[in-house]
Amino acid sequence: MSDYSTSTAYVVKEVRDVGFSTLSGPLATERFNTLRDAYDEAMAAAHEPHFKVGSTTTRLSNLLSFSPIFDEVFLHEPLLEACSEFMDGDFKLSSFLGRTLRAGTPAQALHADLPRSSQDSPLLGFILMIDPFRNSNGATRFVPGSHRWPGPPDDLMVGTRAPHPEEVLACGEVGTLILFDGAIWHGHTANTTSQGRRSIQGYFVRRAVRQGFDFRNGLPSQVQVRMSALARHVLALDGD
Ligand SMILES: O=C(O)CCC(=O)C(=O)O
Repeated sequence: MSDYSTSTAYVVKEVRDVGFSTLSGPLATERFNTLRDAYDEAMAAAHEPHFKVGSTTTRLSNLLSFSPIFDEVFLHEPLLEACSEFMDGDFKLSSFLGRTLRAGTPAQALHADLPRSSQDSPLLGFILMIDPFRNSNGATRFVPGSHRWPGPPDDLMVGTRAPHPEEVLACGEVGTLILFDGAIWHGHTANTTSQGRRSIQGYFVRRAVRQGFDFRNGLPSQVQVRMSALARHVLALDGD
């Protein structure tokens, strides 16, 4: 019998009520090492236009072009189940990227990825921890319940890089998957360590909403041929 606290229903309820939740990600330990190696190889081999060095993070938006092992992340059954329940079955992947929070970087301003009232709402985000998320290496902070507040942080707060009195840190071990409502106030905290904090992140949107990354035109044909019918559907490779 499955435990309710780890069930899809529980996770989805937490995302709805609190704004975020966690579940166990894909791949047992040994396979996870392969995933981490593939991540490092991809980041080392990547170049523009899909590779960007931002002020605090380094991002690779066409990660799926680099290794089939990454397919196991967006096709992780509990993730798709939770997403389907959250989005009433009407969803596709909008983006899927490798993202390293570099060593010695400050906290990111609290932000929402879209206003609650947006026509593109709902947005379901996920973050897979390739490294453990700790309060020293920039664990993501969330302000519980803020996905129901009327506006994004800029409207209501000044100095949003400062800690918010109600924020909580989503700390976790390697392989933990964070799920969150894109309207929740969130952001990475400071990475005060000497190591980057690696993650794979993505978003799901409704099928009628434009994808952040156009997988149909952006993924090379040799990558698209390996995709199962399910993967083609989730990536919208045959249209919406
Ligand atoms: O990397 C993180 O911890 C948070 C990333 C984030 O805030 C975002 O992608 O909007």
